Amino acid sequence: MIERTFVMLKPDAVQRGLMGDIVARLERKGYKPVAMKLMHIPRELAERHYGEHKGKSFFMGLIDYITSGPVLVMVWEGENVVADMRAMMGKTNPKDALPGTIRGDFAQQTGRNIIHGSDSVESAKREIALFFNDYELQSWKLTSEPWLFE
Ligand code: D4T
Repeated sequence: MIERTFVMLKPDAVQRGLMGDIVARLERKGYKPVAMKLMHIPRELAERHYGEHKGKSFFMGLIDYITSGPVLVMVWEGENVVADMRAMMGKTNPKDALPGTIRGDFAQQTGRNIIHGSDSVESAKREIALFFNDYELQSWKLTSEPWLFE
């Protein structure tokens, strides 16, 4: 099933110059970029995005971190991309993330885990709508599609 997922490269990924490496991995997999923008997330939007964690001990630290500098927000499209992107990212705690995954290769602590990806198709829809207008989402054909899909 072709799906879309929301991906955010967090302020640490941007500051550490990892955007290119991470975007390159997603391009090499054959995923199609549908939207991308650098933005400084307003606090109110960050609290809505992470609404499910409100009240938890790490919530304030999480909001401070995610609003501490620019992030790269993106939408990527591909076969089973929601679950497979989570697999490419690795476990939330980089200590548990396998080598070869993005967090496994580039991060050391949960509070600096460099990337977010939607955890379900429903979450992806909600998050894409939170961060992008319809006119920011590109519908286009990758010329490599016949070499990715039979
Ligand atoms: P995100 O949403 O950033 O992709 O992370 P995950 O989907 O992999 O994990 P999550 O929703 O459980 O956590 C959201 C966010 O909170 C931070 N966090 C989490 C933290 O700082 N301390 C914690 O104990 C937990 C569980 C990291 C990711």
